[in-house]
Amino acid sequence: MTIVETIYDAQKNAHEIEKVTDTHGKFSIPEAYGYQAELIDRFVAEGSVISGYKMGLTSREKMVQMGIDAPIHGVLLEEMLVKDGKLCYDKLIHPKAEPEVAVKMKQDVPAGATIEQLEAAIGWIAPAIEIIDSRFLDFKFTMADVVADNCSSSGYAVGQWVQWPAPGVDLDDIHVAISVNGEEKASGRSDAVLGSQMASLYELHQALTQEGKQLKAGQVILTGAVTAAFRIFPGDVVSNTTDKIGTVTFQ
Ligand code: OOG
Ligand code: MG
Repeated sequence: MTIVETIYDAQKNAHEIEKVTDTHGKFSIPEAYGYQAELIDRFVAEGSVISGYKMGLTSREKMVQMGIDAPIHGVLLEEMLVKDGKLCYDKLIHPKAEPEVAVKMKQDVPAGATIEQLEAAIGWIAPAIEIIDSRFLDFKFTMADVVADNCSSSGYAVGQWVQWPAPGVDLDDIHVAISVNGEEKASGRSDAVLGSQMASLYELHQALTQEGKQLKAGQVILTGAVTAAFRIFPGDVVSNTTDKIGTVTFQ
């Protein structure tokens, strides 16, 4: 099987695989994004719908946890959204949860938009939890592997959307805390993500522009985990409690 077929199969059937850089030989980061795009094209051809994008490895905590010190981006599909606060574990291998801030665009963002234009295109923000589930054994990978695996994307839960701009809320001063079964695992501030949420969004926008894509009205962006990620199991109650924009919980 090709690299894309191997990862597609692992995602579809929720089974662990060896790193594709081991089984198929090394490849570059641009090639890895090419494989990611091919993988997403396959899902879209089957009826999946792109709901947005995510940035990853944007905080120090995550870079240290995964041993990779450069941000990456991946694609969110509608079917990844956790509905009614209920996460289905059937298609998950060894999932982890991480606290994030989500933004939703109210208008399309043209290529070459400035950071100010980008911020003006945000319609809402919300507390979020990303559920990541690397297809690679023991959740270990190189940057090329994880990019090809659509950056471990597998699920995301979003709380109540808050209209943006929101009086008294600074995008970079939102305190988030992740808890599992009522026990706080970690907390941090939203500026942990590349020093500012807008820096993360702008980096995503620039990367998409280079790929000939753009952020569109209605799309959701996860700007990256503020803290490390924590292993979760069926039945766990997982929350991201923020100080300014509410809470999101799933089980
Ligand atoms: C890669 C995805 C990282 C984040 O928010 O940092 C990510 C991984 O850790 O498996 O989504
Ligand atoms: Mg994430």
